[in-house]
Amino acid sequence: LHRFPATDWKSPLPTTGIRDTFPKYEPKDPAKSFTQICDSLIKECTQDLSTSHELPPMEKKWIIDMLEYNVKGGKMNRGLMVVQSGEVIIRSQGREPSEDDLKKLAVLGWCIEWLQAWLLVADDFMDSSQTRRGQLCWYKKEGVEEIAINDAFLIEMLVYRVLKRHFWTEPYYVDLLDLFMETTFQTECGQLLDLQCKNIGLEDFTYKRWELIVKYKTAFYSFYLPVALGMAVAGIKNQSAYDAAREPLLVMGVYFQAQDDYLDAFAPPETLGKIGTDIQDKKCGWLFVQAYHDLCTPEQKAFLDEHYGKCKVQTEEEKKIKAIYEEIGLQKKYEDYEQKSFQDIMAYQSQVVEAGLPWEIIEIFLKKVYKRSK
Ligand code: DMA
Ligand code: MG
Ligand code: MG
Ligand code: MG
Repeated sequence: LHRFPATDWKSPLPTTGIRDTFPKYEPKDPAKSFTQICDSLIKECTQDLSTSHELPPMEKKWIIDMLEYNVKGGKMNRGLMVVQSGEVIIRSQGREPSEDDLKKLAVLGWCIEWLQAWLLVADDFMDSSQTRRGQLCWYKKEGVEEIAINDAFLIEMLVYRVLKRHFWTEPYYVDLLDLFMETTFQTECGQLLDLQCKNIGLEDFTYKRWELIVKYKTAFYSFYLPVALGMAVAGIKNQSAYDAAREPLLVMGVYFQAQDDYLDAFAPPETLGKIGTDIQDKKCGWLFVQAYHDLCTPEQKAFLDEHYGKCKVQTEEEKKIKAIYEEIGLQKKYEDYEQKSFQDIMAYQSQVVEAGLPWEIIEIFLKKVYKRSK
């Protein structure tokens, strides 16, 4: 076993029984048992901080409260997908996942949920959002503000501490690190593409640019990462299997972000848990690229030129832009797009099966996201 001589000094890494005290993962009640594992992880990764990192009670409490506020309350689609795809792949290999396999998958599921949590803390600050998951955005809370930046970095590193504690003895530990780091970099490139839209002209908000943005900012971490983690735990090592899974998952991720963009304008904030900001933020969103390049009259286009990215959230101008989106028939175009991308994904079935993977891993995901309302 490779230990880590440069860092392994205050609390040496455990070799056995790491998850023995964790609650059993019950596939019959995934949401509940998955949530319980998050509580165990929060406890585990904060309990030693007073000794290992000399954190006084106030700072230790800050981290616990900050995690409670930011990692919970989501749909947990990504996290649960790690467990479900891992289960399905292990069964397709002719064995039953052990209790510890399920716990390991759930821990990795939470690693994605925590990755997403810090990305969202930063995203809400950069997008000047007000609410998230039905509560005030973290950076908006009194006493938090600029500390949210360090909190985002803290959650990021807590993910790596969880990975180290739970997987350092596994033959695929380095693969997990590599996968998390690569995926983070892809997402950050996507966020850069998304954020740079404030510095370019509306005529450059093309469908192609939209697709590039969302492939990177959303599809890799939300769709490929959960399945790739399930595959890693199941012991899959051949690159061709990862390649075969990645393609339809990225298509699904792109479709998922089209939904996110659509819901940003048209879903009631009470259902969505957040108030849309894409119009005020001058985002290269799915609705805008369709409208501006294909469907608007010259007058409508002139209105967009004058107000898109300049009006404040929930103002008359913003409402008018949404009215334009409706007038030009974007609802219908969105439904057609939904239909088409569903078919595009189904067309990958033989490729996935030929790579030795159960098609179910794609299907479970598709059922969760297709025609979602939040
Ligand atoms: C979110 O894009 C992407 C990442 C990497 C968090 P977004 O700003 O459209 O997300 P949301 O609508 O949830 O703020
Ligand atoms: Mg945002
Ligand atoms: Mg954003
Ligand atoms: Mg959005």
